[in-house]
Amino acid sequence: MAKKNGFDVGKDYKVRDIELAPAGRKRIDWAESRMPVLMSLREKYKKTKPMRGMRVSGCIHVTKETAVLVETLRAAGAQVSWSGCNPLSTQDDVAAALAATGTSIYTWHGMDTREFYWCIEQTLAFRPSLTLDDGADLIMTLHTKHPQLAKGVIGGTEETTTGVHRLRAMAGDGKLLYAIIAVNDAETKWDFDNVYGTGQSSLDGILRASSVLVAGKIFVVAGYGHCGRGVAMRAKGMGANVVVTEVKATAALKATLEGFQVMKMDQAARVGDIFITATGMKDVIVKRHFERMKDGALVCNTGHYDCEINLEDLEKLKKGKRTIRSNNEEYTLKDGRRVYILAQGRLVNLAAAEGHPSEVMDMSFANQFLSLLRLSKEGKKLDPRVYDIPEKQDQAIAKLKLSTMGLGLDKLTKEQVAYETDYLAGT
Ligand code: RBV
Repeated sequence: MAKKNGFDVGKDYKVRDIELAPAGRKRIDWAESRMPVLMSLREKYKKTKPMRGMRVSGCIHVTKETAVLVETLRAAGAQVSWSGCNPLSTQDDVAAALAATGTSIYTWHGMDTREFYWCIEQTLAFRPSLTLDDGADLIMTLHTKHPQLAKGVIGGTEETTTGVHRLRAMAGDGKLLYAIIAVNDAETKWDFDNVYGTGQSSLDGILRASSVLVAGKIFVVAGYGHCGRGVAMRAKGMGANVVVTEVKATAALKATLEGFQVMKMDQAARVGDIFITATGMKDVIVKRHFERMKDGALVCNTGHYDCEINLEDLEKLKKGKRTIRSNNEEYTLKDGRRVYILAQGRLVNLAAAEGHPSEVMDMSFANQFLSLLRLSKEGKKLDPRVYDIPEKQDQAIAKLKLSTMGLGLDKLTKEQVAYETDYLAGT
């Protein structure tokens, strides 16, 4: 192990500080104790090692929950090489703990864009047979810079909404070179991780970065998909008056009937105290919105990419800027109003807090594990398109989760099963 420019560099890793490993290990132990579904898969497959011979390159937030997934893949016999999928989400102690126990890993908190892609390149040099993405940056780098590597790849998975959108578009254009399983679109992923995970962790990030009182505030949520809905629900629970902005009529209608006020962002910009974007779209908050905001407005994002808030516009409007506290930048505008940007407009839940709680990542990562396992067996037979997770897998994971929570399920009788498809049964 060598120290280079303040980093710890080993044969297979580059992390901020390997000395953080014991602290990271405790966090991983904590996550393991809250991820019983994934741990039961580890227990099941560590004996037979069905992933022996597989080489998995992964690009996903390096958190304590991700560490549990990585170590489960290794326990099942896979070799892995890992990088983080966001410059601000890596938990350096967790990265150190993984490196210290022999995981090939390249990532650190606060990396810049050049370093971010350098880390991805290291994991591609490993010549993967499977890829795992959160936001499609790894697979995109492989397709655009190293298409020759695709021949050796059996398949890949994608964790998040934005990534799945991009990969579906790519498949539509006939540009996808191997099969992808859309982990995000599983019911046991997006109906839980995206809603309750994002809801809680985004509020957690806002509070850690600002410590503001949420009760009584006008809390503007841009986007009422799974993530926006989760955030709106939790903000309401803390006593905020929630406003929703949308571009899709049915989503706006759902928000209205849930009791939220729906308005255009142009209008919301004038009244909001706290703004959060959860759209997956760029330029949701731009110059004209900053120009209307109240003094003290707090603005953040929980979408995958940092393009939802146009910070270049804000930079042009500013008179001064200072860091007020960790993950909180105060911009003073020419007329003296102050706007606070949390986590540089990047995922506030992962940059300012710890990402989704382990309990919910348990199901997302059980889906990741089972999808990679499936690809390792059948990936070669699959066409290069985006596949959904089978309903059977969703139900199996949900059932396992329920049983670990000590909750029982009723079972249909034979007569009830027959009734389900009996179209002659009437009044
Ligand atoms: N996410 N991971 C965590 N604690 O490891 N928290 C959030 C964690 C994922 C989540 O599944 C979402 O789809 C993605 O981050 C957005 O980049």
